[in-house]
Amino acid sequence: MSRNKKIIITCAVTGAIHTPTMSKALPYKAEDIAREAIEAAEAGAAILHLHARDPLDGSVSLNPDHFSAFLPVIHNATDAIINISTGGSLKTTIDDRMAPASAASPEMCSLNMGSMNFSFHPLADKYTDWKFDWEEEYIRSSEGYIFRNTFEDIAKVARQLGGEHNIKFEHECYDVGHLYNLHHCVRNNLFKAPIFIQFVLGILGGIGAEIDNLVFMKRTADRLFGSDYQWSVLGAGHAQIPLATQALMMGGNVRVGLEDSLLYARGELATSNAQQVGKIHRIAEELGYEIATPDEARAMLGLKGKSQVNF
Ligand code: KMH
Ligand code: ZN
Repeated sequence: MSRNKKIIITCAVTGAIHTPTMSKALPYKAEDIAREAIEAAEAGAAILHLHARDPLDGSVSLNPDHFSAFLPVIHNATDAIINISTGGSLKTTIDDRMAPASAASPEMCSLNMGSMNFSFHPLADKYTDWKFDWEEEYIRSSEGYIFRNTFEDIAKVARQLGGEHNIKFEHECYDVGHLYNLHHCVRNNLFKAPIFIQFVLGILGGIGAEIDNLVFMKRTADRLFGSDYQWSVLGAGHAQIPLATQALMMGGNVRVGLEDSLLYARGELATSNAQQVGKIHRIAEELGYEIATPDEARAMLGLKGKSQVNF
């Protein structure tokens, strides 16, 4: 790859997998989500991928008011691109999942490109003293969870959030079949180029976090989308930094953050999102890559602009 291409770092700040018991660093109050996001941007993240939590007990929330409690704070403190999740939680419908992005009209939102088992139930056996009552049942019940993202759901999100709000998608692809789903949608003109693909490796239910799998995903995307796409990699758990490093060397962008891994290194919890961003930032620079500013990322992804949001 050309060393002139700049690297977009996404930081996914809190997510819907981990719970407060698992790490003191995982933010769930609005002021903590805002601070973590702002510090991640200062450490080099051009995109902030955001979920909200109930500030009282840290459970996953799709209440637009919980998003409004931190979105303007982040917007005013940084130039970073705000990306609102449409991934939802274990018992939410596609309409619930679109509500926060519909209200806020951010520059980007996530869009998950296929239905699948999506489970993190093995985490439950690692903890005995839970901070909040909901956590253990939430984690264990993911064993029976089907993450629904049908073609009908995808088209609805594309029309409502892409069409009406001109929001660019982070297309989360958890397996090779999801690339073919995306290709089908692109051929049906649901999305504008350049598309932005997030290869997601290491989620139980999706493709494993192996270098061979990343190479296969990338080669498949090249075949389907030619050169008119941007891509990034998210490795779950301890695969986060190794796979991000591999992505850098293959010409891709990277995603880190406590949503996908609570670790700074094997066996060592991260103390903040910014710590993970700082680590991949340093690795990228050591390898000779430059980091994209938010405005450079906006140009690379063809975004509507920071002033076009509703918060
Ligand atoms: N934590 C990722 C593996 C979404 O927000 O739409 C899944 C995710 C889904 O980021
Ligand atoms: Zn997410």
